[in-house]
Amino acid sequence: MPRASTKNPKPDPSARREAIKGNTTKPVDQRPKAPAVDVSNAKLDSMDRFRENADDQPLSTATGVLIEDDQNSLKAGPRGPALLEDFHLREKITHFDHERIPERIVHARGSGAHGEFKLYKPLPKLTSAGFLNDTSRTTPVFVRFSTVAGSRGSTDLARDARGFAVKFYTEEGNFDLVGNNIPVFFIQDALKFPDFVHSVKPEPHNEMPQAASAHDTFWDFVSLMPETTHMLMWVMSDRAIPRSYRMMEGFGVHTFRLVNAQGKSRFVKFHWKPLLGTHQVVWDEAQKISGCDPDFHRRDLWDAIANGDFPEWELGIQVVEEEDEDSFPFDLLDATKLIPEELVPVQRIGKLTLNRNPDNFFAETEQVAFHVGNLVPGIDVSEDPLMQGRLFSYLDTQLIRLGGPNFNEIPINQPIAPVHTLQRDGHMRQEINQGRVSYEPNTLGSGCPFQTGMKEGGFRSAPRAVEGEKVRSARGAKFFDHFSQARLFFLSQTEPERQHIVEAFQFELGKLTVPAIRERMLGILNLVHPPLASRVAEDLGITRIKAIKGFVNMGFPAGVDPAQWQPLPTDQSLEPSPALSMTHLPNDPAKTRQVAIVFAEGADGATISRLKTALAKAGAAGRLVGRRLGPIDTTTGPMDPEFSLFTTNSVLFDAVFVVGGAPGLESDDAALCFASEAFRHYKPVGASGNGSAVLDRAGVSGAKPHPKAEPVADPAAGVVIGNGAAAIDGFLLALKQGRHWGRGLKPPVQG
Ligand code: HDE
Repeated sequence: MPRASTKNPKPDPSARREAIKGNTTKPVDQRPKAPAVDVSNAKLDSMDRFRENADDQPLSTATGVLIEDDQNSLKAGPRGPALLEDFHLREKITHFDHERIPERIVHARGSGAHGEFKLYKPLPKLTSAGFLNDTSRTTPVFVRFSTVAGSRGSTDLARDARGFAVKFYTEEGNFDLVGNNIPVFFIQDALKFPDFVHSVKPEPHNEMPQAASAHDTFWDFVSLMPETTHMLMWVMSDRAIPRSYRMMEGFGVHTFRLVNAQGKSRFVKFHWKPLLGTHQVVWDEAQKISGCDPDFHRRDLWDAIANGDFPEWELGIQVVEEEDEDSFPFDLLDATKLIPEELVPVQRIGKLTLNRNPDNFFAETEQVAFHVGNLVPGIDVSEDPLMQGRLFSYLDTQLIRLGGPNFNEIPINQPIAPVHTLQRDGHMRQEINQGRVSYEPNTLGSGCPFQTGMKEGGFRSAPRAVEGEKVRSARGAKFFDHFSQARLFFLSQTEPERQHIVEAFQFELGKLTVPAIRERMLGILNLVHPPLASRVAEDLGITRIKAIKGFVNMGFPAGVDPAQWQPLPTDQSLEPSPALSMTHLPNDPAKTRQVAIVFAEGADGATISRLKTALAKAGAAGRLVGRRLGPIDTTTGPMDPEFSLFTTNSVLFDAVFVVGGAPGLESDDAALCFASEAFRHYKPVGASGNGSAVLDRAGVSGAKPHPKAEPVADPAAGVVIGNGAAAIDGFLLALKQGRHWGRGLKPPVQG
């Protein structure tokens, strides 16, 4: 009987083998079914021929030979020994032995999704890039989000920057925007990247701690490198503990160039603005999520796409004329600085939508190879010394990670643009190049493939006058302003955000075992903003902050005057930039949020149903958390909870509503913990019926503000207790307000 191609996603029914079919029945997936979404684009279509689907197909070897028995190896007699001639055993075990590839040195932990980019209006004045000029195009993309420090299996909720890497499969080739969710970076020169990464990774002698910066080597390094200060403010802020990948901004970080068809070049910074706004979790919550569900962000992204709640971002650009390069108090080529949006507004030029989960994590998310040097005509790099080093590193890293020079032939990396190179051979070559010619110029191939020369279409680097002495121990003068934007960032935060920065420093520095490092860091914070330093010091039990006596970083080479390397004084005159606060983007905190509806036997079924409907109408999801699994009797009949109080946790939800049930729930520890944790994490908490007894016992309804809290503090903010429609309306309102920082459980940080 002919067999269907295993590369065909639609199996040929004629290939069904009745003997095999029916051996097992497919189990039923109990999760609610998402609406079927038919997504197709040029990239996804091009990958179809690589997709394998084993539905109704017999098992075979890698060479297509059917396997009769996959339970037993070939042996000399029933008790062995195994025979070397068992090619199936050897092939299976050998392939298994080679399943792992080196994980990424940084950004090892990540999650990806397919999507598309649509342009709002053509930008011919700025760039010749095709996908930025043709609004009729749908440009396929693959996006990979990641943490930086942890290994592949580490928690999503580490305090860390997040990678935001976008591969645009444009008609003119792949353009990779390999950015982060923070607009600046730790260091200015690529030469220091290995040192920085070594310092933040688990310490080499005992490989601890995993996916955490709260340890001596990290703070030792950064406290000696004042250029890290601005980025430190960001990673100690709520940006480093996002609620979801879907709720983060993204930034290209470096200054790039846009080049138009006339060859005119301008500086540009790229931004991604999430349409759901930017949202965070709190640190206590992050740590608990790391235990309850280390895949929290991965699951959130996957579920949102599977449910048809497609994450969306607008692509923004800040454009600076070349002539204006020197008009800023900072250097555009310095990746530790940003251009405040109030100075150069962000123009939104198009929309990115993620609408399809990968079929296979390894084939797509793990094997995707981003490279800062994947540029298309109309987009170019700048001389930023950090970026220049990246141009080398990304290609180099793929060679070891993916095993050879043909990694662009892996389906996820293949461009949709035609490829005709003169590159040949190498490990795992897929392409079968025809003809005699693998050089250029040639006549034997009629000169093909030919360079485009000055005709349209070829990549041309933006002309830029470059001259100067070959120097190592020198940087642009403005590079030494390390603290002004750090201060600007802090002063641009709202009060709760400042509070969180203080607490993050207290936590991280409090974990150090070498007090001198802690003290040096406080000295730096004092240069940024003294009230911040003293608030951090308070909790660390440090009463006197020692002034920094000159920086000893970089082990100055002989002949370099250390005085030249001292930071410039902090500019006290910079006005706060509201765009630096996470609150600046418009958003609806109810949309796509997960609300736990806690109930037990005898609960008011009508309230549960009404609450679920009201939440769905607001774009949120009511998820039933029962006292146990299995159907639970309510006043309107049995209801089947998705989770029990035992299998899930308050920290995994955005809000909690306790419908209650038969007496007894108020003495259930898990129910009390659900309510009190949600309250401590500033989330909306609601109760109806005897659910209010749970809130009483959990101390939620009678909570008192901190003795030193601001007078406006309201511990009852976002706590809704009542019955019927009023309670549901009140709870929805509380949900739409996001976190209720006004509970004011902490004293304010003076600015
Ligand atoms: Fe990366 N970076 N990086 N980086 N980076 C890598 O490339 C590197 C930097 C970023 O999802 C590696 O394929 C150097 C800044 C993201 O696959 C490696 C320097 C920014 C990702 C590498 C930097 C980033 C990486 C590891 C200093 C924000 C994950 C595996 C000069 C703009 C991409 C790999 C993905 C990954 C080198 C600094 C973002 C080792 C040398 C700044 C999002 O090549």
